[in-house]
Amino acid sequence: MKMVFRWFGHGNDSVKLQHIKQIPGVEGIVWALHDIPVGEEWPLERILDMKQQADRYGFHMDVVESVNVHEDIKLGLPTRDLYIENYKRTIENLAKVGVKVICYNFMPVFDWIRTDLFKEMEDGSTAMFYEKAKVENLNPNELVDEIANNPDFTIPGWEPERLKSLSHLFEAYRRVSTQQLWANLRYFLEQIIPVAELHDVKMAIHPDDPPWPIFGLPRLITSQDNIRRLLQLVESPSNCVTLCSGSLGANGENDIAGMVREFADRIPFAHIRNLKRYENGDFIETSHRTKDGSVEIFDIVKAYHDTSFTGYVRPDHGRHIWDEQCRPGYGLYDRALGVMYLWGIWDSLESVKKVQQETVAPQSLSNART
Ligand code: DNO
Repeated sequence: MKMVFRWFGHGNDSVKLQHIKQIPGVEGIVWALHDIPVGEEWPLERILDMKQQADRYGFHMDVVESVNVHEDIKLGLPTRDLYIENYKRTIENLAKVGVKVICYNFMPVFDWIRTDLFKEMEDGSTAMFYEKAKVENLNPNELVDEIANNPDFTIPGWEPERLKSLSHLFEAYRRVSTQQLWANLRYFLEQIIPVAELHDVKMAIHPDDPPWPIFGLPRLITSQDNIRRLLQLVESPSNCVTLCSGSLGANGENDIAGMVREFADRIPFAHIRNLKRYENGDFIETSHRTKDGSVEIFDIVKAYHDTSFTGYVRPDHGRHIWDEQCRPGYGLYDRALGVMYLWGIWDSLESVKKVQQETVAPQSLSNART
């Protein structure tokens, strides 16, 4: 596995590239041009500028997260073709600097959502928390009002322009059923995957977080069956998934290690993190350690190891520890601990494999002689 680390860019992240450089085994940054409005082409000069910054620290920039998809594409509006053309140009521009994987999502309106970004834990750290009943009881119109009355309202992962047009979007999505959303995703993929394939880029969709419908909006990438369906929409080595253990792990029925084994050749990028699920559907993000949460991180890493995974892996949301002031979920310290936990499992599995190979080899030799 190739270890990478998400970085939001100078002035946009409390974490510095020189700090990331000191985390063992991190080879590249996972990046994006966060200020380019969704739907616009990413200019080559800006991409090259980012490359210069990465080069200074010897990081590759093979993985982009995310090139966001304009709502008109998800809604299937006639204007989608214009945005799809821009998306294709962005793929081409990114390929010019050697980008190999583009992560994106197809969640209507919202990206990931939590009800508390800094919930206090027993040990004094804070972490991101999702209270299911709170989201279920929240009337989207109240949300719209709250945002309208509070110009400073921001939610990580949401571009400001999406927030401004929230009520209009809710209205527009009333006409989009789950089936229609699948059809719109297929249309998008049929257009962009040939371009990605031509440039040897993998388009890796991120699962929906949480993996169930919220505010009455349909959500697609929630389960093993639905990931299979997505991969079958367009049969191409460029139509892939970003397997995120945290997003999928919020639903205890998801067998993530099983997904790793089934979709091995279509997972170029993995997000690995843990969370603790409660019986009422709430969950809180924990350290990456298996024992601290409900997601079997060891089994997942073992599944990657068993399938000889050579893709990119990043630690995902961490807690906020040691008084760090950072973007929610994206501090330096807990994610660095996460990297070391993942390496700990991986390196142990490598050692075991080596010992097994060494002990099996003489036997098979003697078998060959008899
Ligand atoms: C959250 C992230 C997501 C992810 C997008 C991918 O921390 O995992 O915001 O980047 O869903 O498009």
